[in-house]
Amino acid sequence: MSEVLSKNVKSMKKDLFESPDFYQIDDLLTEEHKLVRSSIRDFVKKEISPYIEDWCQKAHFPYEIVKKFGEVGAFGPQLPTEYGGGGMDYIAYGLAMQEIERGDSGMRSTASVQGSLVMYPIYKFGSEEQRKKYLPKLGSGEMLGCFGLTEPDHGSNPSGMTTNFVDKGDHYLLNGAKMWISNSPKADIAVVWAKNEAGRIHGLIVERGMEGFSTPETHGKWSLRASTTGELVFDNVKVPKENLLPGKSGLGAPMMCLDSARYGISWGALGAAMDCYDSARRYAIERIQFDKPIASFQLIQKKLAEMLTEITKAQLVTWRLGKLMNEGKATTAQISLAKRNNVAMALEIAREARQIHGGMGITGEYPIMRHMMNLESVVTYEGTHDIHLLILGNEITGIPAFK
Ligand code: TGC
Ligand code: FAD
Repeated sequence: MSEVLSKNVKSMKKDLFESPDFYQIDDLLTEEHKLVRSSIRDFVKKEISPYIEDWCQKAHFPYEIVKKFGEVGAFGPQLPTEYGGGGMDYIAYGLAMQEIERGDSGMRSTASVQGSLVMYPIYKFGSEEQRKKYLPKLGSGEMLGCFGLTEPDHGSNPSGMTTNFVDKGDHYLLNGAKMWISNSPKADIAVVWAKNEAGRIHGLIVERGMEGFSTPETHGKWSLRASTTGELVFDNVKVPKENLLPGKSGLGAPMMCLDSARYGISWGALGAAMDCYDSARRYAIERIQFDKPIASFQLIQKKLAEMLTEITKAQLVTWRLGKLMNEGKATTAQISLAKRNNVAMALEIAREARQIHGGMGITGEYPIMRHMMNLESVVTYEGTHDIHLLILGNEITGIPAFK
């Protein structure tokens, strides 16, 4: 560790986080759920909180966290153990995402992309050979993956993608480019969505080292600075035929992955909101102005009371959605409601918490500004705030307003 880094780490405030549970939602959790939550919370306090501010200030992706995430079971806790997962349910998965994003949204990105957008499609649509080849290594953190759907000219409308592959007999020839891809600069493999000659979307596993495949990093982000983001460029890449995911084609395949990841984000955003609320509550009690704790002023109490109200509502929505996920009954629109509501709620709480912290709220002494800036990405990726509104509008009216 560099001298500057270790000095910063030593000066870092202790992570004092305590989660709010105003409606005793713990009573709805199993012992296994609580165990997952406490083990990931301890992990975050030890492996992320002391360093995250420094990583973000330096826009540094801590690659060593990948192996550690694998060891603590953060990759695919909801997938079967024989395929590298944790063999648990969707509420356990949600709680893991909540705790990691409580630490930092960029760290949760690393974990949720690996679990929901790389392991899930290989598990769900992959051949048995593909599952055996990749999943154990992805689950253990020996390998890092990324998910390529978005293109420079096709973000909210992925069905317009132009990345394509042509059947060359003994291999496919892949051309095109993806943009805004989490994990891409360090990924060993990419699950890439591309059109065949008939215009049908398929998933392909592209491995680092394949000729013509590059992953330039995207610099200058003000958000998710501890997460690495980049492009995927395919210049006549020869992809072996056995790397095509055989189980499903069409836009529905990546959309199913997004259902799982968006669900995880709804829990993750809750974690960021809880951290902002917890920090604001503590700061308000400690900070004296006009000879009193600022917590004694009604305007501050209003902010805190509204934060707790919104967190409690979101906790109930995510828990119920988790039960529906476990039963295989959750719909895309239900997931959209939770992702959209919880991210917007977390962003609003981060802004209010920033005000409660006064000037200190803009510094790295407190996690608030970092959460706020991170959430500006979370509100856009995995379907923007407005796209989720339109998914709900479609559900309510039966009329798609996208086009
Ligand atoms: P549409 O006509 O509605 O549907 C096309 C086909 O797809 C099927 N489908 C689904 N199937 C299963 N599950 C779902 N959830 C499905 N959603 C759609 C649908 O049935 C249809 O099938 P078929 O057989 O009839 O052809 O599609 P559309 O082109 O009108 O688009 C709809 C829209 C706009 C809602 C959708 O494209 C969308 O959600 N856009 C947002 C794009 C997005 O979310 N991108 C995310 C990229 S990945 C990312 O951001 C990762 S960040 C990770 C991190 O760092 O944490
Ligand atoms: P656009 O689609 O151009 O949207 C711009 C604006 O127009 C938005 O406000 C949107 O709501 C609005 N808009 C668009 N269409 C409509 C409409 N029909 N009606 C009303 N309003 C509309 N993608 C991946 O594939 N893999 C990843 O790992 C990944 N990681 C990401 C990491 C980060 C940090 C970021 C920022 C993005 C990431 N993305 C990833 C891409 C992300 O999913 C897209 O940014 C997102 O889907 C929006 O696409 P866009 O940025 O092209 O915006």
